[in-house]
Amino acid sequence: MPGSEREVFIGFGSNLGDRWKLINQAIEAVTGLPQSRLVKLSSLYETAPVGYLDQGAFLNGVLQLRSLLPPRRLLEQLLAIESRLGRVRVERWGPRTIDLDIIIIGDEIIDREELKVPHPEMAGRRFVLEPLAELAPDLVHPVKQQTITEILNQFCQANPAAEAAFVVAPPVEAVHEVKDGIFYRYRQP
Ligand code: A4P
Ligand code: MG
Repeated sequence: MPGSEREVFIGFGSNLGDRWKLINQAIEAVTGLPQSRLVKLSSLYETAPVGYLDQGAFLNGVLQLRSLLPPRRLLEQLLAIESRLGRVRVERWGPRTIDLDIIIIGDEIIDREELKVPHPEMAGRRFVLEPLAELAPDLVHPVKQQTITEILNQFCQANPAAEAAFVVAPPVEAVHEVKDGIFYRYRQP
């Protein structure tokens, strides 16, 4: 559907370097994407690493955009932001300065090597589901046909141990400052 505005959810995470600064820079960069505007930011969650465990805690969150960018252009733009912010791909699931993942684009289903939407791992990642549920609890996953709240509840029931390990520190609420156009910043601890 070229030319139509889509509701996009982007997950972001950082566990290397000045995480707060990197997340702020990533949010500003994503907010400034062409043909796109920020709708909402989730709180920021400090989370225990999933997958490869011997690495530092992540800061994770999700942002919601309305965008006219076609999915592949959106992905290109996000990869460009990642490299500008110093992302070097070393090991899968390893530490990263900034990771920007497309979680959901409206009700689109894309299954290509370079872009899979909805993000195939989202249902198994509380660090995505929790901030996403904050923004869009009733959003229906286009493949599973369940709401984000239902998927999150299922995940928590199936993984009671992940419950305790999930949040390292209380989530930090997003503070939006808007001045002369747009500027968004998280409160730092
Ligand atoms: N790609 C395909 N689909 C997408 C999509 N929906 N969004 C392709 C973004 N990219 C997508 O990504 C490799 C390629 O995937 C991209 O070039 C794109 O064409 P990558 O980010 O370089 O790969 P990666 O991040 O090393 O691997 P992967 O599988 O994406 O790792 P994840 O899934 O990003 O997981 N624990 C906590 N607590 N918090 C985290 O944020 N993150 C990871 C990394 C592990 N553990 C974590 C966290
Ligand atoms: Mg990624």
